[in-house]
Amino acid sequence: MERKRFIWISGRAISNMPLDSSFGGKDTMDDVAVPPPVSGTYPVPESDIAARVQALESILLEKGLLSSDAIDKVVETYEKDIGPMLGAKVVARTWTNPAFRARLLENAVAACKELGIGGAQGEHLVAIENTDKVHNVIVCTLCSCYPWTVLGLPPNWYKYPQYRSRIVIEPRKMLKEDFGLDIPDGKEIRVWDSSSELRYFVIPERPLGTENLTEEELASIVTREAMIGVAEVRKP
Ligand SMILES: [Co+2]
Repeated sequence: MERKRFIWISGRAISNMPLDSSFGGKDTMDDVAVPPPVSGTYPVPESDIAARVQALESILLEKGLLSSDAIDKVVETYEKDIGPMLGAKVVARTWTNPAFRARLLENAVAACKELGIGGAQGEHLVAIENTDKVHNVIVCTLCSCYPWTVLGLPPNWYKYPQYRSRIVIEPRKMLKEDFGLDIPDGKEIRVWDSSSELRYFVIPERPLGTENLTEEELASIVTREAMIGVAEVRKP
């Protein structure tokens, strides 16, 4: 698979690029070896990854490059303080405050700062909005770049090769088959390739019938999956 092709065009909606014949002249991956769906297990067993992490951690500690306190602090922060509830807050604000929405689309870093959201890896955050004509979905085709500051740590499937390759090639089919999200044919789907320099998150559409909800109530219905673009927000 021609991975480089995606790296070069990172920063634009890659689904808008014309498909070339990178799959041996075939249009989709259906005709090549079909990868297992996202719900399948990662090719490497989790115990192997845990062992690798353990080995890395102990060598970094041994060499004095890292303290165990620092590791604990990062883990704790991502468990307790940083997660999709922050992105949900941002989304709810865009639904209730058009001026904020405009500022967010113009400069997500500055707008998130207004809500006290920012920090490491948040320097190059970009918000993209779903509309009645366009549905957006994010991926990192190279590895697992993700908007940590607003969504926390990524779900495991986001890092799977199956998701990273297939969502680019046949987003409509994959959204339907793997996530149960049926995007009408008339609606364009744009796939955004994140990188360490540019991390996208999706502003989902506000569901109908939520006019009477408060901003806080609205935030409570916004899911991580909706901000990745593999789900829609539903009325409670
Ligand atoms: Co990445």
